[in-house]
Amino acid sequence: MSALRKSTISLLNLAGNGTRRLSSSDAKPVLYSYYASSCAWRVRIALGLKGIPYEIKATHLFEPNAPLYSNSSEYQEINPTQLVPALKIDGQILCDSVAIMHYLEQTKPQQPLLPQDPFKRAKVLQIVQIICSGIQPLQNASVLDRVGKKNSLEWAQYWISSRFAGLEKVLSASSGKFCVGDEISMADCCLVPQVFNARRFRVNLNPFPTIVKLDDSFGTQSAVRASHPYNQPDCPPELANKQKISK
Ligand SMILES: N[C@@H](CCC(=O)N[C@@H](CS)C(=O)NCC(=O)O)C(=O)O
Repeated sequence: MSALRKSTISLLNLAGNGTRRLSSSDAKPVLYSYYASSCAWRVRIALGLKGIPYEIKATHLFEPNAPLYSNSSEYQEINPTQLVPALKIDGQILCDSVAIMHYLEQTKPQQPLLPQDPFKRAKVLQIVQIICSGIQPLQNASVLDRVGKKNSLEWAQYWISSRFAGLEKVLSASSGKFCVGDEISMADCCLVPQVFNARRFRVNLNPFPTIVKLDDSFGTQSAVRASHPYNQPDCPPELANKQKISK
């Protein structure tokens, strides 16, 4: 059989009896995830909202003896930055939660996560950037490790609360039921995990009523609850099935 014909058949992906054979692009996506990773949670929420079934490949951030450790050479093959998450989807591997959400948005358009209106779309991306570039990296595990045990809690609290002050103002102008108007967007997928981090670091949320209100209302969505860190297969049993860190 000619090479051209072979590749045409694999493109069409047809079995002899006309039924589609399972190919890498039919396989369930695999999410390399750590239960408490806010970046992985963004993607879990997006997958859930879009109704995409997926498998979790638990990737431990701290335990070298775990079946898969983020600092292992095995995981480096998956994500060269050795950060979580990564998503194996449609026969390829994608890294970085925001890039992954964009890919999902373009290839799985059900339950859009970006508004059509150009200004609202840019506003969603502004909020995504505030959280994903301006807050989470400053309280990331490896950064806190460099800051040192003695100062890391105060460091994380300082950066989260000082950046939440600006975010609160942005959201009080942009939000309706959700971060931007009344449509669910990527901004909501990023906000709820960041609020989880804030609670984990015992940040006082009283000065941020809009952030708390948006977290409360989006947090009731079934896609958010199902993907909550405490509902993850790699969540330690002492935390599992608690729905939220106490406020
Ligand atoms: N921009 C990346 C950041 C990924 C990231 O920082 N992931 C965290 C968990 S939320 C991580 O793997 N931290 C491990 C470390 O800091 O070494 C994304 O959005 O996916």
